[in-house]
Amino acid sequence: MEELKKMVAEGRDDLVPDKVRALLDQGTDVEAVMKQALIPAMDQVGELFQSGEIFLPEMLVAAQAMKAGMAVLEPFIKGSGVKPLGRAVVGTMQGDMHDIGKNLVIMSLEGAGFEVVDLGMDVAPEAFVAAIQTHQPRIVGMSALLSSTMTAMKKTIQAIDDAGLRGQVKIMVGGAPVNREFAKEIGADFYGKDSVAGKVFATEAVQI
Ligand code: B12
Repeated sequence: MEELKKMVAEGRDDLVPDKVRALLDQGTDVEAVMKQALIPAMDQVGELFQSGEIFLPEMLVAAQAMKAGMAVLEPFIKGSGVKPLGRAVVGTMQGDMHDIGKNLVIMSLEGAGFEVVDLGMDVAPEAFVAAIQTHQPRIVGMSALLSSTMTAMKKTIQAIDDAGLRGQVKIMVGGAPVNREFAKEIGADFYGKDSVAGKVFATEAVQI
């Protein structure tokens, strides 16, 4: 696990997939791989970036290595043969280019049986509104990794409200700088600390 963490932090996307497969073959749990190696590696990279020990290119290659590991885990997280549970629209906020957390949320929702419309990253409030009008989801998921793009969550919820769509969707928000108080303040229905919390909320919300 430590070796995998190091490989991700060092951006070795050539080595990470085989290491992940080897751990799974040894019987290591998918969630453990995620929580004990891949995510801590990104936290470590974030800290090194913050302290000026590494720069943007290193952070980017680490993200690529993380994604290479996630691609191996994806079929296990998504599972198979689950009956359709509902529809969700998920995106990263305008101005924000972080999509690893969002992609995990999508995998978890799909694993629970949701049909998910992935709006990608840097999603404008109007694009969320248009997607709700087109796809009529019950769940909307918003992700922000920058303090500066958290405010776009508020704007987006306001735009959904202005379009008269607020009543038909349950909105969940997440991302490292987001917390429960902020979610409440901007009128979201739920703050999810991780993708599993988001999945649990969404699954309960569609059954009401
Ligand atoms: C990888 C990374 C990048 C990559 C992103 C690649 C990609 N495709 O995503 C690149 C190199 C592009 C990048 C760029 C930048 N980054 Co950056 N990045 C990171 C890093 C190291 C990891 C993020 C990550 O993927 N974590 C792993 C995932 C799994 O965790 P997560 O996203 O938090 O998601 C989990 C939960 O939060 C939750 N979740 C997330 N979203 C949602 C949504 C819902 C609905 C729910 C329920 C749950 C949920 O579920 C996930 C787990 O299950 C973080 C450090 C960190 N520890 O977060 C910095 C970090 C976020 N970046 C930072 C910065 C400053 C930047 C730049 C501004 C740097 C620059 N000078 O240009 C740019 C901004 C670009 C932009 N406009 O967005 C800062 C942000 C500081 C702040 N608070 O504003 C951080 C914290 C680093 C630091 N400590 O300084 N970055």
